[in-house]
Amino acid sequence: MQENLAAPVGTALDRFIHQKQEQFPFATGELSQLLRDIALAGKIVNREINRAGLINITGAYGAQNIQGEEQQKLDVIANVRFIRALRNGGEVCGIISEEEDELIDTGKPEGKYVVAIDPLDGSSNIDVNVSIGTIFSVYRRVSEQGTPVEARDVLQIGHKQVAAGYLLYGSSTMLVYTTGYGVHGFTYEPSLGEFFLSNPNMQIPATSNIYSCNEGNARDFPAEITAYLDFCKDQKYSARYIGSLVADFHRNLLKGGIYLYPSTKKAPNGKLRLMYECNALAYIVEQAGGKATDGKRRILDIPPTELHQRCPLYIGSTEMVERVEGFLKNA
Ligand code: P6P
Repeated sequence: MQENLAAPVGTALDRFIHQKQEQFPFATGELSQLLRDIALAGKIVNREINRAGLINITGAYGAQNIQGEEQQKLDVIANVRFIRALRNGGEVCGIISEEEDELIDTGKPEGKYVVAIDPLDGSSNIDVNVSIGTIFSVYRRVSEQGTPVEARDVLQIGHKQVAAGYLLYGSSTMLVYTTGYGVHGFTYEPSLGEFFLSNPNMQIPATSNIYSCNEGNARDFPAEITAYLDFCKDQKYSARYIGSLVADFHRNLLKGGIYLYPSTKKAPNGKLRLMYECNALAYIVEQAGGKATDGKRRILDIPPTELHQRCPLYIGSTEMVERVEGFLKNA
């Protein structure tokens, strides 16, 4: 009876990271500290998102990013918060961000890692109170430690990631990440200011009846994708599309499903960015037993040539992604 009165709060993120670090015999703690730095910035951004409507930080910032997209005030705030946390943490020598034209040298040449980040994805949803997220990838630098970061440190192929994750600022705020040993989800308890393990060893169902796609672009899709979407309708699948990649991805990770952002005539390489959207989610979904492709290649095998390059994305339950690959085989 006494036990029920004081239910345990569960494993805090810090303790979990420490426990897992003990499994890496040569771990010296830098990656663990980097994950803590990201979690800290996530808590700060979460606080600012939750009160945005009260302190006049919703709406457009009045500038465009290199993508030509209108920056929202919270895009800029989140970008500053994550860059500052990673710079101050000292583990990161370089950062690429959706909100920054060029590679950022953190001025920490001893940092062993580089980070690619979308500080706030789905920001068109901020003002309408729909879930938004942060997406990040972590790579070990390839240039010599102690020297300034170089482009080759960040332009690394996706399967070289040492960690990847996302924060989802939704009905609850979650941090989901992998370091190559499974996918683990943590839920934020704001009254304690802590993330607690809520979804250990996440695995995506092999198939489902959920598909996520902006069919408003369907007239421009490759014919094979239009045929696949007709197949989904014939199967009476459920269409679920939030307009926030992290939210759509997270639902599909839990329930199964596929997210599709095909190439279109207007965007022949698709809309989503390889380095700080597709690679991170592809690493996570593969660790959870799913699949991610650009229609021809495994996302994690696409060699990057520029910081903000785009690629089509088909990601989610293995059987569903493989069916799309089947439709595209004749493309
Ligand atoms: P569309 C948000 O801008 C984003 O990058 C993803 O979060 C989202 O899934 C997609 O773009 C929405 O794009 O063209 O459907 O509005």
